[in-house]
Amino acid sequence: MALVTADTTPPIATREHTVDGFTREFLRELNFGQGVDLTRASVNDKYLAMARTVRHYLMTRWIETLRRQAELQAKSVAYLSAEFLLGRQLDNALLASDLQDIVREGLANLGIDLDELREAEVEPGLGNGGLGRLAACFIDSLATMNVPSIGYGIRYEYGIFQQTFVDGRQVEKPDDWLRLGSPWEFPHPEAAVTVGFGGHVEQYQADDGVVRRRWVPGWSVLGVPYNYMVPGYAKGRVNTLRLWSARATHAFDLQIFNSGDYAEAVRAQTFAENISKVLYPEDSTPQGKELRLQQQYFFVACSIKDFVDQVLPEGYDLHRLPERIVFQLNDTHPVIAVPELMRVLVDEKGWEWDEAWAVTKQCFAYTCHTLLPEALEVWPVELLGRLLPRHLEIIYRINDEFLAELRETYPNDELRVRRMSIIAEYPVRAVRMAYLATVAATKVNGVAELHSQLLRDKVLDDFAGYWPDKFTNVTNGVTPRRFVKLSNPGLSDLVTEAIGDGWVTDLDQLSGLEPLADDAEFRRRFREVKQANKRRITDVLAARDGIEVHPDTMFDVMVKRLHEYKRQTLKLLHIVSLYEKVTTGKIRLEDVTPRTFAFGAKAAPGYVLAKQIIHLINAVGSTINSDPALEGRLTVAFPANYNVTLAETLIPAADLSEQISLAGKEASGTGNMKFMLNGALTIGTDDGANVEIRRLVGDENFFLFGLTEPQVAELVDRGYHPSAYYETNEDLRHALDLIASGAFSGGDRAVFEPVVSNLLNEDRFLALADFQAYVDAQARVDEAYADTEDWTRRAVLNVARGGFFSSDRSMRDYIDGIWHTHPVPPGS
Ligand code: GL2
Repeated sequence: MALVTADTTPPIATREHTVDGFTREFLRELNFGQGVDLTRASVNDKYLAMARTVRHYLMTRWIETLRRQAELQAKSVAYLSAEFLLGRQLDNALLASDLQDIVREGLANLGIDLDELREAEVEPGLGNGGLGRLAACFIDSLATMNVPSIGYGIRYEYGIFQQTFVDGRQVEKPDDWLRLGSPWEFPHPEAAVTVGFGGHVEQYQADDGVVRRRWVPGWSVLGVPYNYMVPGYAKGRVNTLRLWSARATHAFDLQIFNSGDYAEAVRAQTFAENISKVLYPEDSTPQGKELRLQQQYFFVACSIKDFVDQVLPEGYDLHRLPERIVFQLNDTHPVIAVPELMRVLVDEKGWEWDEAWAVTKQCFAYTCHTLLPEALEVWPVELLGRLLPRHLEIIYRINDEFLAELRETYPNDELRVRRMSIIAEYPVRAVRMAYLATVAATKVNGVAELHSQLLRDKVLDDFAGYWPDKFTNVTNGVTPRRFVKLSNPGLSDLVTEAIGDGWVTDLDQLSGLEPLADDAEFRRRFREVKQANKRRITDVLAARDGIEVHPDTMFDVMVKRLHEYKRQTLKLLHIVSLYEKVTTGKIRLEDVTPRTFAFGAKAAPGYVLAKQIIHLINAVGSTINSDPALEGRLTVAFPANYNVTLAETLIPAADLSEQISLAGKEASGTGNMKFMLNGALTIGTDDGANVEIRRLVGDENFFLFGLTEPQVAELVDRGYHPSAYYETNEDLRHALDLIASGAFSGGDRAVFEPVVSNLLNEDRFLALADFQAYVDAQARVDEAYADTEDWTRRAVLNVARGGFFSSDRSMRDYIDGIWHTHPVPPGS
C-alpha cells in the first residue's frame, strides 16, 4: 500500500500481516496496553488486547480515509440517527482487516481460543430494533462502497435494557455495556463542544446596525465526541461514526462541596450527564419526554457544530454547504437539526433569513420509518419553547412562510392549509416534527414500496399532493457481511464454492444459485448447512438459556420487538390451538409436524399489554415444554434478551420466518430480509417489504395470508367486532377459552384475562380477523415441509432471489435518487 502520496505527508505506521506479526503486536498490547503478562491475563485482558491489536490493522486505512477526505472535500453524507444498533465489533473488524485466519492461528499458538475471546465482547446495544440496526447496516455499506460519510449519534452509557424473565415475566436490568472497557472507541475530550438549553431570546443591535435576535441559553452541557471506526469490507474506506457523550461544563461546585452538601455540589453534573445516560426503550412508539428532546437537540447541535467548525476547512463558504453535505434525518428524532442549522446561519453567521433558508432546504433529506400515528413525534410548544426558545421562534417563522405559500396555491382551502400546518392546535399546541422535516427536506422517503405509497396516500397525502416530486421510496436492506458472511459461514462457503465470492459486495450475484435449486447434490449440502446451524443454536440455547430444543424439528422463528401490531399473539393462538387439539385428541400427535416455535422479543418497560403477552408466551411455553407427551414434537423456545448477537445464530437456523404484522402497519421490516437470505421461507402478510420479498421469490415460495391493507381499512370503517370471530370460529374459541380457563396460569383465571379481553373486545390489530387465514397458511407450510427436497429447493430460491435486499442496493438508491454523492476510495 502506498502510504506516502505526497512528499510532505509523513508515513503512517503499518502492521505486518502475518501470524508472527500479529502475535508480536498482540503480546505488546497485552504487556504494554493491559499491563499483564500472558500467564496472568484474564479473558477480558486478552479480549481487550486482541481488539486493540486488530484495530491497529485498520488504522492506516482510517487515517488515510480522513486525510483524503480533508484534502478532497468530496460531498459526504452525514447520517443523523438517535440509534446505531451496532452488534459486536470484533468479527466485523477481523473480516474487514482480513485477519480472521491469522488471528485464529496466532492465538492458538499462544494457547488461546479465539472463540472464547469473541464471547467476551459485550455488544453495544445503542438501538431498539430495526431502525437502529438499519443505521448500522447503512454505515457498513457506505464504507464498503467507498462513499464519504459520517454517522452522528449518541453514546448512551446504558443501551437497550437487558431482559430477564422471572416466573415468565419480563424484568429489565440496565445495560452496563461499558463496564469491562470499550476498545473500539476513541474519545476526543479536547474536541468537546458546548450546547445550550433553556434561557431566553433577546433583541440586540449588531455591529452593522441591524436589529437581530439571539438566544441566551440558561444552561449548557459539553458534548464529547467518541469516534468509532466503520471499516468497509476488503480494503474499502474506514469511515467514522461519531457518538456524543454529555458532560457537565463544570465538574462540581467546590464551594457547596466544601460546605458539606455533596449531593447538591454534583447536582448540575448529574443533570448534564443524564442526557446521554440511557437509550429510551420505546420502539416505534416514542413517549414525549423532555429528556428525549434534550437528547435529540444535544446530538444534532453537537453534530452540526462539529461539521461546520471541524470537518469543513477553515473559511469554507457556507453558501456552498449543499455541495459538501447532505444531512440524512433518520426518522423524526434528529429533525430539530433543521431549526438549529437556521439558527447557526442566521444568528451566528449573520445571514439573511431567505438566504439561510435557501441553503438549509438543500441540506436535508428525511426518511420516515413508520405508519403508526402515535409514532410520529409531536412536541408540545410549551416544552419546546422552554427548552429551545429560539428554535421555536424559527419553527414558527418557517411555518408562517410555508402557510403563506400554501394560501397562494390554495386560496379557497383554509382547511387544507390548517391540516398542513407544522403547528398542531389540538389537543395541545404542538410541533409536528414529521411535517417540519417534510417542509425542509429535498426528499422524503419511505422504507418499502407499500410504505412509501401509504405515506403518499395517507400519512403525508397533502404534502405529496403539493410536492409530488419530493416523495420517493428506498426499500431497506441489510448488510450481507454481517448477516450472511459472518453469521452463516457454512452457507457462505457453500455459495462461494458455487458462484465465487463476488456476492459479498454484489449480492445480485446470488442469482447464480438459481439453477442449483434443481441440483440434488447442492440441495443435500444446503440442508447439511441448515442442520449444522440448527445444532449450533441448539448448543447456544442450552448454554445461554438452559433451553432444550431438537435440531430435527422445523424451526419456526418470530424475532422482533413485542408490539401488538406485529401480532405475536397470532402465532401464540396458533400454538395454543394446536396444543388444544392434540391434548383433546382432535388430532393425532403423529400427524403434527415436529416444530420448535422460537420467539425473541423485548417489550418497552411501560407497555403493559406487551409485557402481559410475553408472560403468556412463557406460560404457554412452560406448559407445552413440560408435557412429556409432546417432547420432541412441540417446543416453545423463548430465550430472554434477544439482541444482535443472538440474531446472528438464530436466523441462520430458521426454516420458517414469521412476518405476520397487520397489513399497513409494518413500515418495512428488515428481519424478513435476513431470514430470506439465510434460506428460510416466509409466512407473512402483504405488509412492508414482505410485498417485495414475495414478488421476487414468487407466490409459490411464500406463504401469504391475511387481509390486505385496503381490506383492513374497509373492515375498520365498517366497524370491527373481534368477538364475532370468536363466536363463529370454533378453533379460535377453544384456544381463547383455554387461555381464559387458567390452563397456563395454574388455574388462576385472572392472570391472562387482560390479554384475552383485549383480544375479544378491542384487538386493535385484527389478530382474530386473520386467525383462520393464518392457521390455513400454516397447514400449507406443514404440507410443503413434508416434501424435504421441494422445501429445500424453495429455500435455495429464497437465497438466490434475495440479492435485492442488500443494504448496498439501498445505499445506491439513496445515492442516485437523494444524495448525489460519489465514491472516493481511500487510496485514490
Ligand atoms: C421501524 C419500522 O417499524 C420497521 O418496519 C422498519 O424496518 C425499520 C427500519 O426502517 O424502522 N420504525 C421504527 O421506529 N422502528 C423500526 O424498526 N423502531
